[in-house]
Amino acid sequence: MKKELTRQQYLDLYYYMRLNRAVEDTMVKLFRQNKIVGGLYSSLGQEAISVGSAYALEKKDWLAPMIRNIGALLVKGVPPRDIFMQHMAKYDSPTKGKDGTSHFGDLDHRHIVSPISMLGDLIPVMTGVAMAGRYLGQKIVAMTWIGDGGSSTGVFHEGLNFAATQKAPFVLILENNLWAYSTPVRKQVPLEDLANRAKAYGIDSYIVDGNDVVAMYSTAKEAVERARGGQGPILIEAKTFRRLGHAQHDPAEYVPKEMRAHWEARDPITLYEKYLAGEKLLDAKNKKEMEDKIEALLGKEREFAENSPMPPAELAEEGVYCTGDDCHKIRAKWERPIAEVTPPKSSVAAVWTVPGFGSGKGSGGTNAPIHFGDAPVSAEKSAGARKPGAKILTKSAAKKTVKAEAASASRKARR
Ligand SMILES: Cc1ncc(C[n+]2csc(CCOP(=O)(O)OP(=O)(O)O)c2C)c(N)n1
Ligand SMILES: [Mg+2]
Repeated sequence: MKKELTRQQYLDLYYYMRLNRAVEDTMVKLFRQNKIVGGLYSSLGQEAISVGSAYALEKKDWLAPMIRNIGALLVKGVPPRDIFMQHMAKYDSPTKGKDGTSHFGDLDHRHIVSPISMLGDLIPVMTGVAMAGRYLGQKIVAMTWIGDGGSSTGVFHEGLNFAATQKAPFVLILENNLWAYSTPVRKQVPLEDLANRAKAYGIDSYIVDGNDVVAMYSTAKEAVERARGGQGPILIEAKTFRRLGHAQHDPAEYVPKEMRAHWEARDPITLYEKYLAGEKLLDAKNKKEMEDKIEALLGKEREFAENSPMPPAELAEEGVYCTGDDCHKIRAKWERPIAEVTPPKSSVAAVWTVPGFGSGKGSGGTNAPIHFGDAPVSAEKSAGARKPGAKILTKSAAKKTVKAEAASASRKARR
């Protein structure tokens, strides 16, 4: 680890990693008390990735977390109570109890796009966000995360190819935690370094130790600034390990003991504490103060969440379909003159005259006459000799109908 941040930044990274872990520890307790609705995923041992990469973004930038990126939500300023209530499907949660886990966003204030369960789908979505920001002149960067397993989906490749072709200001963090459910990465990807996937799309990539928060931050910061500077998308492979099972239901007995032991000895928070102590950035007193602060905060947040009611039954009927402005307001925030992207006004009036036919502004929904100078065709004539309701048949359909009619006639004759 190289010393290159301010003291406050070093301590912020520590605070968010500790908060990330404490929020998830609290949710494990809630889960065991049967207060969590649905599954509970863990980012134990991967906190440095969510925190270090999200900390590299500016306030105006956009991100879309996946299930193991609660740390990124905390860095963006989401209060822990929202995360608790969302997991408990409470009425005061961001989705009012209609969705669970970390499936919520905040488009207006924190620039968070809600996770999408289909792995990889956030890549084209966030590429679109990055392109929209560029179009509006906002100079933003969009970021999302994907797992080693998710990097084998079709949409990962389509999305990254699209981002690369469009030179979108987009940073993708590939969390290689060595497992996708019970599948080890070597059984689903014929590559040692998943960063090499970037080569297929002609974009740059980095490989970083995902358990070193300073390395994670510095690498992400460099990538974010390069993307913002117009160099196109960048892929960062963060090497790490999924310390628990896929979710609470999975004891992950398929993980070799030695592998687990190796990574447990490389806990990102313990490693960082050693670094901070060595650099005299954190002593026992500061550490205790921070722990007390987190404990007090989470005590309050958890109490609020537990006291929030479950949603009323009638709410199930509301908000099923988007009703436009009453549902949500999305307005483009132009930060460049709109005239720059508006085509010049036409000098030709949108009215035309056809010699011998008159002038008009458009069909107004009526049929065009067949020949110039035709009188309007009456409804009867245009229906022709066909009986009302009769279908026009193609040759082959007509043949089939004749056959079917003949078969039905012979059936009737036999009866
Ligand atoms: C397209 C798609 N296929 C399958 C799933 C089911 N699924 C959810 S998480 C997961 C494993 C993901 O592994 P990885 O991408 O390595 O992420 P990790 O859980 O290790 O963070 C799978 C298969 C899904 N959500 N989307
Ligand atoms: Mg994985």
